[in-house]
Amino acid sequence: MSSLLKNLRAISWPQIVGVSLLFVALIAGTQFARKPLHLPEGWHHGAFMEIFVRSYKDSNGDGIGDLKGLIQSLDHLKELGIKGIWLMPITTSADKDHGYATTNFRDIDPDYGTLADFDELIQQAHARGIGVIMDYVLNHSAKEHPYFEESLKNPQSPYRAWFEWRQEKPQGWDIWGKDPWVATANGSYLATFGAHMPDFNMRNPDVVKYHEDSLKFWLDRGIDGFRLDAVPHLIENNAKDWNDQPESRKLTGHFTRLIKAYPNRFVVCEATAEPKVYAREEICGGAFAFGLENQISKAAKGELEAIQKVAQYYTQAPYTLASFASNHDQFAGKRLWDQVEGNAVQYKLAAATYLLLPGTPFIYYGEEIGMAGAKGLSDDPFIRGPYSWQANEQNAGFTTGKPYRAVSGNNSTHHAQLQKTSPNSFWSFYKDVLALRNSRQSLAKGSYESAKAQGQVLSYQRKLGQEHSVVVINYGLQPMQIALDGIESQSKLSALYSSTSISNLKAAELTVPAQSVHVFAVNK
Ligand SMILES: [Ca+2]
Ligand SMILES: [Ca+2]
Repeated sequence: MSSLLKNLRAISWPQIVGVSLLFVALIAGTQFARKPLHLPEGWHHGAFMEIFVRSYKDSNGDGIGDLKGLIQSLDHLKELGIKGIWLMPITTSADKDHGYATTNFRDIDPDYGTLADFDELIQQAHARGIGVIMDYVLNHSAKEHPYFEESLKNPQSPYRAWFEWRQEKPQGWDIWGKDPWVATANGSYLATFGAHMPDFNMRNPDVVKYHEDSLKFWLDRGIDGFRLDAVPHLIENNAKDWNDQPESRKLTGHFTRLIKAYPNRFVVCEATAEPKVYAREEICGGAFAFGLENQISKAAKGELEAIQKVAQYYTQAPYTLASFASNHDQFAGKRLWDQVEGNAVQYKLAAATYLLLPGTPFIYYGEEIGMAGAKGLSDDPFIRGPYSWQANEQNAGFTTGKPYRAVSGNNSTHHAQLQKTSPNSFWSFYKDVLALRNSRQSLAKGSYESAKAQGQVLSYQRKLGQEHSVVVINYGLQPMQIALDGIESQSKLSALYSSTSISNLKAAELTVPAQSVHVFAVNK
């Protein structure tokens, strides 16, 4: 009898069963860990953070933000009360910057990491109740995309029909002051967003199938949805009819249906001219509220016309729009800090304005800590600087190496480390308002009623089921007495949030302190 058998005999049956069960549990645990956890139904009614991965957090000291750095930052986002993340493009790109010049629609840019990092991100975000959507660019690729390179080199290639090639250069086109047709030795191609990003021929079923398969690639890996870039530009008809054509709306709806065939997925479209139309269920179901963003800081400065426009906006717009104060494109404005020239009171008034309205709020990374534009830069790079984690003029705590871009102009005074320890900081303000929104369904997805601007005071009410909330914001420098409509005299107002306390809570005559934000519950 070998010693091995002796040893085995020495092990009792219950021990063997116990060890086997442990082994099975370990295997099951590993498999479970790989499968993304489910998010709660309606997760996308919570606030999103728009994140430019390149500028968020660098994990390996090369000066470029990456997915591992973002994974390390998820607790930071959860602490703020974020329920969704919009990742600007993370697919392989040629631009080495914003990422909208895609070279591979089904892989992660090596600067940002690997597909394994992506899987880990989804897993870790879901474990914190946070959904992840990513930018997807349907309209164009990079000119370095292998299919475009083939179509350029060889006019006989089947990929010639994947892009908008013409033997004769079309005449009379003008898209935002530029001729979108780029002449080459082998004909001209259409490039709405610049010669480095050729438009796909979206009438070609092979191209549509290619995008369908790419979208499914990410959906099968567990992505929670997409921000679809520039959808009114999918299909052009002629020199005059190129923007927001019926064919573009129809095709966008087609992709939305594919995405939403997966459970609990979310789509938000970039459609600057007609966001209300694109927010319709049959097109995108969600779209950025362009037109509102440029009124928010004006309202915060007390401009009467802007306050009226803010009050009116959601009386004529679907609640499925996505509200924001700024984003990564300079055409939507500078960073909020620069819009209000560092006025902290106006900053909070602006934030409260869009965080409490209907629609899904999208916070641009760094806004929650009052981050200013990148030092010494202009245009888009100015608003896309490294996140200020700590006070450090060299690296902002964003990297242990040299950041690829200049840090924020107010890094020494506005950074996450300081903001998180101060009760009066922007961070604390955003956190308080988001906590309120996350705990009250009427604020997350309720109705929008009795909206009005009385002088410089905006007030509106939001209801869902039995829950009734009132939001009052005084943008003016003077206290003002207002009357709230539609609240029965026996009802009591109780303050859920007040930036400055109000002594007499009477709906019929409410004296609202200067430059203050209030959320009340109406109790019958
Ligand atoms: Ca890195
Ligand atoms: Ca196009």
